[in-house]
Amino acid sequence: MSRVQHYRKTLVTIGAVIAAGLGAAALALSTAGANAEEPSGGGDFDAQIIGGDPAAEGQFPWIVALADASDPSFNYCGGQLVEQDVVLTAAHCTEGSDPADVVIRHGGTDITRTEVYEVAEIVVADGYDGATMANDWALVKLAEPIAGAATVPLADADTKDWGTLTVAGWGTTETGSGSQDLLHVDVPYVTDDECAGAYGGEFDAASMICAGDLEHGGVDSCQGDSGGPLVSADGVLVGVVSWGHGCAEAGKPGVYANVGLLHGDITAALAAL
Ligand code: 4AZ
Repeated sequence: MSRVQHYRKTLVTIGAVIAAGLGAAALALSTAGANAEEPSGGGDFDAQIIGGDPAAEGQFPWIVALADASDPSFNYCGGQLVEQDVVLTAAHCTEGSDPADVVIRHGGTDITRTEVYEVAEIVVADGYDGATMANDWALVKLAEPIAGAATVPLADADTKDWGTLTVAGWGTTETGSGSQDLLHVDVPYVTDDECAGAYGGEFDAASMICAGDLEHGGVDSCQGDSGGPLVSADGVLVGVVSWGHGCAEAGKPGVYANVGLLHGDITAALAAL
């Protein structure tokens, strides 16, 4: 899926985005969509960490949000601590941002009660391609470590048959606005063959993994959840929220950066930070 196609849905949802207060980054993406010449093909927008429930305190202790440094109440993406001073997020969440533009919010499920942390450095994946969304991951180094914070372990192989996965975030819900409280929802693993069937060549099996209820839809990540976690039942980070055709549509699963496949690249970038 081209970046323009990816953001077409964003154009459809600009009103919802404004309502959600997802902030400058989301609006900038909407502008990109507005310039697209291709017709809108996104289908109905049906928002939710769709189908989700509120997370318990401590359920995702390493989850963070990316927010606008000039207005930290605008959280526009998710992420996760992989070290006490390093956040793994989506590359498309950091594109065009200087470290001074971004702050990290961490420390609870109610976004308004989280702490704000300054960013020292942003490293985007070498192979990131904003046109295809291949290798959609980036590392955000904090100015100071968060003492005592939990970190999430990274999947170190592409196990494939993950069973039921869980995705979490403060992004758009079924009511069309972002959520003050962290939400989570279970999403079945979707095989590479099924995902290629859903998205054709837009699915890059070398860097992506898919999850969702193919038959029924209704459960998914959505706008504002990007960069956040897809975890296995045993608490390993399997994916990073990346893109999809709409949210929670039957036949159109959520697409994630495939952490197991990208593990070598991510750990090499961590070692070089
Ligand atoms: C987004 O725009 C986005 N349904 C995130 C996740 C999905 C679609 C779009 C997956 O940030």
